[in-house]
Amino acid sequence: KHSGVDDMVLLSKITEEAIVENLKKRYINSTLITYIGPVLISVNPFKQMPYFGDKEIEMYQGAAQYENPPHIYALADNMYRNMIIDRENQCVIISGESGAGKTVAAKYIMGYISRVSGVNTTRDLTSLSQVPSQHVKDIILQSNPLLEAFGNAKTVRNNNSSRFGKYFEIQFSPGGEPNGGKISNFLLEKSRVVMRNPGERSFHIFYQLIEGASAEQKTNLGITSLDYYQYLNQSGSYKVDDINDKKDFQETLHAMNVIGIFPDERAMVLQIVAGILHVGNINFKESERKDVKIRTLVVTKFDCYTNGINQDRLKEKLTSRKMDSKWGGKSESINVTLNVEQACYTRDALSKALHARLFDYLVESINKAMQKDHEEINIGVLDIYGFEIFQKNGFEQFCINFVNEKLQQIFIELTLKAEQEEYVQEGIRWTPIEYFNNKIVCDLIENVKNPPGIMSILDDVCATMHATGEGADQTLLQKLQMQIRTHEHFNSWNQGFIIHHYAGKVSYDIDGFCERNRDVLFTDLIELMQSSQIAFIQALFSESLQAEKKGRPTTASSKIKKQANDLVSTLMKCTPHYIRCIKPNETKKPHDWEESRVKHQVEYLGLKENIRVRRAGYAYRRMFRKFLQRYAILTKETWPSWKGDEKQGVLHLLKSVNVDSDQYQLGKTKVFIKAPESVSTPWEHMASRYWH
Ligand code: AD9
Ligand code: MG
Repeated sequence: KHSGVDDMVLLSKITEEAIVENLKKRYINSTLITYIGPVLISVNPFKQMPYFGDKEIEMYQGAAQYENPPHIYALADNMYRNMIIDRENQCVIISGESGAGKTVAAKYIMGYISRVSGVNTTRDLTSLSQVPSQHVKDIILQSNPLLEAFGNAKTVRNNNSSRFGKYFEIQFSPGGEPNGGKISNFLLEKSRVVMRNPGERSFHIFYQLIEGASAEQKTNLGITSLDYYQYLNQSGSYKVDDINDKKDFQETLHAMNVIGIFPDERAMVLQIVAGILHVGNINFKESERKDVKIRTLVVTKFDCYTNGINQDRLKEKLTSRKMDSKWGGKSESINVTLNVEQACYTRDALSKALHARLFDYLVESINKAMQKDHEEINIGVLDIYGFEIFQKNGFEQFCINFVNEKLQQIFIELTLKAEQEEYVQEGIRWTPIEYFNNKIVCDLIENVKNPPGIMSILDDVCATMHATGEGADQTLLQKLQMQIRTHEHFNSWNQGFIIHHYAGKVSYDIDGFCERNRDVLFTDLIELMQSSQIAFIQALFSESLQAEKKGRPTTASSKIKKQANDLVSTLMKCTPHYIRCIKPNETKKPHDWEESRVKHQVEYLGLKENIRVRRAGYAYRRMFRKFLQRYAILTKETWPSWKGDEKQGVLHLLKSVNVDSDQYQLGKTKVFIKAPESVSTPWEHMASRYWH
């Protein structure tokens, strides 16, 4: 009793207080996971839990949910088993705010699946392009430290915060052997390379390189100490508790090796990392002639070396820009000298592009290493950056929070809305349950027309004027005020606007919105990098410059919108599973329970409504045919197949295994079985044993 209930469907009172109380008891008792039927609620313990060993991996394999205490492994095992038996793609959507434990959960899932899946390491000779399973498993596991080095950073909210989103599909043969994989990554917060909030760090790799490089590497790359670099010393944070940059550097190198990024390319990757730091140290000062001169020549030399570019050319491209001008009806290019502010902006644009492109290169390398000729079945793990509120929130937070809004929308669509709509469709008796649908907030952000959403107005402003500097941002703010002032989830303030997200109000600072949304890399910089002596760098900037000029350029917000919507349609095609992570405190310490924070999350995650829908309804639903296939083995009339009417077959099966008639209803095409006991009844277990 003192450790609370395993499945909150069993709570005697369904109130937010009771849910919080239950989670608290379990937290004190070091219990990480609680169920709401198949949904996992995970409260970040901020300490290593002992129950993630070999013993547990053994215990959860092929076991029914009710047999063991709630665990991430139970969900992972369930996904794997469902995928093989039902031949359906599975996905797990891990959501929760920044620092709630999503990335850790994703790693446990990937770890479990690579441990229990296909032990057969021989190559399937019919398909030569298939990757052997042990190699795929190694890549799956090693992709994490590698992408974290280049894509994670310390923020105020999380010491290892993901600054990109990823959807990792592990592909399997029909027999369940992992033989391929694919990562889709979402909008990396590249502005972090050049600036960030006080007390935060840039991406881990910069600190890893400086702390971990050998003396020889340091000499070759011209790197010194952390505080020497403008890009690192501005936010005043170098060391992070529980992160060992030196050790992690070795892990990053090892991961590159496993993935197939061998010494030559690896050296190039590190050279670019160092190159970015050097670029960051280039300073400008106003010359007597009022144009710009580069101040620090030593740094420039190293920068040129690391990026393989000509020194004069670099100086020229950082201090001037080619602009098209119309003169007497003719269009010609002229070179305009930049002022100091513009030169700094150009320098930073180069550094951001270098880092973002390097990151894409790494993702691509991982994908190449796991590529197979045709896809069969897969399990997808979605781990994105969590909902975040800082003191100052910019364009990046706007995008991050938008993606989170979309994930909440999927949860609502699939567990609260679709569930209830299906009862109506199938003619099942049912009392509806109220809930907040955040579609209204998604629309406020992404609507194209009638009325246009924030992203659409932003794109218009970026297309119609030179979207740099304060002027454009102020125009944007005025337009937003004019066009969506009356929306109940929108307000404006003197420096920006406020959105009432499902997870709370966030006030965004309008400063920089247009610039970051536009996200164009000047042709001059692309040309500069294309002129590099180093083939690796040329390849990172290999785009055609002609293509750029046609039509409206893609903006950062239209890209993230498309990615988010593509993701939603991919997820909608899989059997979904959910882990909803809760962050119990802001101190990042174990045993610290901030009641009001937990309550707030319980509210906005809609846990109460989730339990209600679950309890009043039918947790398990399957097409008659699928149900018959899965449980055929339980009676001789249904094995190997049932000859008569499918609905009658299902009824026959349910009766022969003694399921109470008040525990199920048969709809028009599906069987509905109540929660939660029935899903994990011994007959489910009996059937699943045959499959193992
Ligand atoms: V963000 O949106 O990427 O900023 P996440 O991914 O939700 O965030 P993360 O998984 O990185 O959070 O967890 C934050 C920290 O909490 C980790 O670095 C661990 O120190 C700690 N944590 C989280 N989950 C666990 C766990 N299951 N066991 C132990 C944990 N510690
Ligand atoms: Mg994360």
